[in-house]
Amino acid sequence: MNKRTIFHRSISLVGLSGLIAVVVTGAFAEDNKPSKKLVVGFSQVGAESGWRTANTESIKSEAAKRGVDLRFSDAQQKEENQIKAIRSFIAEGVDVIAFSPVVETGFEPVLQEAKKAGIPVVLSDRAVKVSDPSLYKCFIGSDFIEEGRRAANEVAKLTGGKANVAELVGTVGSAPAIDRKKGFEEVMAKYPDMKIIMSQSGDFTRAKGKEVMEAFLKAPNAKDINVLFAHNDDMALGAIQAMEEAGIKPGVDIKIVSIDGVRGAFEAMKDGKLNVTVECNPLLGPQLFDLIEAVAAGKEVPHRVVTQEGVYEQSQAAAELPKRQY
Ligand code: GZL
Repeated sequence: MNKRTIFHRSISLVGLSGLIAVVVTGAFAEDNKPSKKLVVGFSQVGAESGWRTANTESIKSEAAKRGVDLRFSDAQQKEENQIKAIRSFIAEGVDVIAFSPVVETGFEPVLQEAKKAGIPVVLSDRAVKVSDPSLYKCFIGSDFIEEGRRAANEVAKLTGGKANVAELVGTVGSAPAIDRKKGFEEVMAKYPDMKIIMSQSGDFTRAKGKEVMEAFLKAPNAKDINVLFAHNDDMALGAIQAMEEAGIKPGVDIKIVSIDGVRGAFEAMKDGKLNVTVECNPLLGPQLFDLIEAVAAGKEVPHRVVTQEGVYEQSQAAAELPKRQY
């Protein structure tokens, strides 16, 4: 596999899981009887994308494998539903609360309540902005700024540094949308002939991505677009449909760079309709539950664990497709 894997300066997961493996075996009571079933409350963003479906599957299957009593709640991309779910986990007295925050802000009060109740919190996939970092034990997820940088570098390679970019932004206020844009614009600033000429949120969904791309193609300067940067593959796949309905060849007339690395993106690359997908690994279940079990055992864990990811170009799609797990 010639995937260009870029290793983050992350905690070595082997070392970490090695450490946690030692910790987990220490979770048994003195008389060596298994301790009570671990009860974990998990609030998930929703079911908005292929990435999210794979992420949920990874979490649920890992919990089942470990015999964890998982209380799972789908927030349907609404922050108030996540806050409600976290409050109910506190009332149930779960051992650990984990969640993927739909947006960065607004969670401080309920996290204070969890801390007061003595229930540790682990962030999965996305981060929150809080004044007190002790409100959560660990955040495991991607480096979204780096994903944005990689996407912009791929745009520069595809266009020789001459790009008028239409941007499909993720969910407004979410960490991936904010940070992918930040990283993308940081690299764009190095190329005087690369600029974003239109930008709008498609909320990480395929349907909204199609709708916004239709609007982009009706704009007075639509003819200038030569690149689409989509914050996730689902919006890119919706945009591809919109382009084809408008008689535009996706991946040819307009180059497309997106993020996630879901199966649909590899199929689109194989068909020449997508040019690059920057991987964002949803299969967090095993690492997440290593951390949750360590936290439940009262052990120290790193405050930040960055997942390992790569970048895939069209030429790699056919070989990679059979290996994709999501
Ligand atoms: C990224 C994740 C994002 C994906 C989208 O870690 O939070 O949310 O990129 C998903 O596909 O909707």
